[in-house]
Amino acid sequence: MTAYSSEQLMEMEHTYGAHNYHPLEVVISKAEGIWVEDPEGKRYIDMLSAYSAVNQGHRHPVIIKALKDQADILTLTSRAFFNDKWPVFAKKLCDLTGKEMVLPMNTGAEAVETAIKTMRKWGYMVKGVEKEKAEIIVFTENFHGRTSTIISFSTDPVARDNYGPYMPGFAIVPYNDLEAVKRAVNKNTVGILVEPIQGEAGVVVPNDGFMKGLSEIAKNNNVLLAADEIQTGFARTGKMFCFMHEGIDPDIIIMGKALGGGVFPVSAIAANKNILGVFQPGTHGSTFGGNPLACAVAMAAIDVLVNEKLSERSHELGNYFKKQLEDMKSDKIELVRGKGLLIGVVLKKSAGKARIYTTKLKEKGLLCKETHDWIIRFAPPLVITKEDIDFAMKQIREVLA
Ligand code: IF1
Repeated sequence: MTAYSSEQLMEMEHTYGAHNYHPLEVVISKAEGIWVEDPEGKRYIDMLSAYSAVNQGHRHPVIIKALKDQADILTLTSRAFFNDKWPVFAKKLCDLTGKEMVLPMNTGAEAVETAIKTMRKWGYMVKGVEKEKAEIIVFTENFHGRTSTIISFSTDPVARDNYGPYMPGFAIVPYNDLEAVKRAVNKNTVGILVEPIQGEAGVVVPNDGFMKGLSEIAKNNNVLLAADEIQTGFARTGKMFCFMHEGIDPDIIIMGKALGGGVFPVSAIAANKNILGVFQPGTHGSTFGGNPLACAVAMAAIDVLVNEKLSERSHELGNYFKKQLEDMKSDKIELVRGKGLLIGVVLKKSAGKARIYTTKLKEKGLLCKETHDWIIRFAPPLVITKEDIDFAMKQIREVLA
């Protein structure tokens, strides 16, 4: 037992922590696999996986062993010196992504920033765009992180308001609209930054062919396509990366979240040498990026995804879960969408706010998060079993059917 009760901890956070979140009223003090536990010993199934950062399940033994073993040997060197883990991890991530080079950072937002800097630098150094004129195409309802540059091209007032002046150089076009992308491309366009499925927008799955269309537009116009796989990557949607559903090869792959195996932040971008080769010593970096502890954890995180075939599992169990949600008779559900184990249940406006249902589901032992006011997101760790899903469905039926 922890020293404080859930009640006391929530009160303390409210008093001493900035109010930049509105968490569900549950305190987690322990976890294993798909299960989390509060200080009073009540157990819940985690249906959010820390926004897909815990795809491998909480405290996966292989990942925790890698963490502990590495902690006993070497943790941080900075990139001022070589270390014996980063080169090995770099090669492993190249093998996994099929790219020639990777650049390591820590958080997802830093990896997105790195992709933006890469596309701009490539634009000036390789494509020959006039200085200060580079443009990147992004999409309505995007979510790529919280830095001042990234929120500059957010269309969500909650994420953006009162943070100006804003970074110029981004053209915002409607998601899922290839014609609008074609119209937005001009001689200064250096890249297209896209989520293969929009998570924060409410698990918005684009039409089949959207990513393929973007890939073609990018190729035809000498523009780089950067896929933000921070949330959709690492087996979440039933493939190692979500863009693989369309058989394309984006120029830049942006990774984060589950690359850290549910332990701590590890992010990176992968691309070929003609693109990542634009960086020379001193032009970009991070104190913690590529640290040996992170590399050891990330290598184990990848091993678990591959060895436990979590892509296949996500595909099969995602279909199983989604079908049951779709077949459920409910006057509250408008539609169910998603791929693999990234599922959004869109509620009818008449059903009231999603928060009512996430609160009820919590009482029944399922932790999920609403996105906007009317969408419930289900994204359990990929190590979930069919039996666990049956149990979860029973609770969901009691609340939503
Ligand atoms: C929050 C959502 C998830 C992301 C994509 C980059 C990042 C994220 C596609 C930045 C981060 C998070 C962060 C978290 C909420 C959240 C989220 F609801 F906003 F959409 F996951 F579903 N690209 N997503 O989804 O990565 O810097 O956070 O490591 O900010 O409250 P980060």
